Amino acid sequence: MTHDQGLVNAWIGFGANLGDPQKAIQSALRSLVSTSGTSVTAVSSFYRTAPVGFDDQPDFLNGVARIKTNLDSGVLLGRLLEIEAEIGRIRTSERFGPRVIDLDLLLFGDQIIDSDVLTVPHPRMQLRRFVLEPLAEIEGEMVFPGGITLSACLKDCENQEVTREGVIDFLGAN
Ligand code: PH2
Ligand code: MG
Ligand code: MG
Repeated sequence: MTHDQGLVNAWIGFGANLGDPQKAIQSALRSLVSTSGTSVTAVSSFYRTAPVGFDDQPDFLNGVARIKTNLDSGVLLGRLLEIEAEIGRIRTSERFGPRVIDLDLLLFGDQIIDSDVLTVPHPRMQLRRFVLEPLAEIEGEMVFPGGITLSACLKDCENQEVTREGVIDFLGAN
C-alpha cells in the first residue's frame, strides 16, 4: 500500500486538443498544486499524440502527474471535474471527441474502485500509449493493480504515435 499518515499516491492523466493545450495543461497543474491536502510530486514531459478513438480531430498534448493527497478518491474526482470546468470544458455527449482539457484519475494508490461515477485503474489506460509513455517516464516500471506491468502494456501499443515535446514550466507560466 502507498498509505502513510492517510496520504496516497495518485496519478492524473492530462490531455487537451482544442484552444491552447499547453496553457490549459499549465493551468490545470497550477490548480492541482493549490488543491488542499495535495502536492504534485512528479510531472512528465508533454507529448504530442495522435487521437485515439476518433481520428478526425486535432492531435493532443498529453502528460501525466503524480500527486500525494489526503483526499478521498471521490473528493479528488470532484476536484478534477471542477478544475476542468474552470478551464472552460463543457461536457458534451461525444465520448472521445475534442476537448480543451481532460483530467483523468488513472490510479489511486493500489486501489481498485468500481462505482457509478469512478473506475480506477482508468479502464483504458493500459491500452493507450499517450498515458503509458509519460507514466513510464516518471516511474520507470510499475505493476498495476491486477498484476500486469507497465512495460508489458507499453509493448502492446508501440504502433500508436507519440512524440515527446519537452518540459512544461507550469509554475513560472501565467
Ligand atoms: N483522450 C480521449 C480520446 N482520445 N487521444 C489522445 N491522443 N489523447 C487523449 O487524451 C485522448 C485521445 C478521451 O479521453
Ligand atoms: Mg480521457
Ligand atoms: Mg476524462
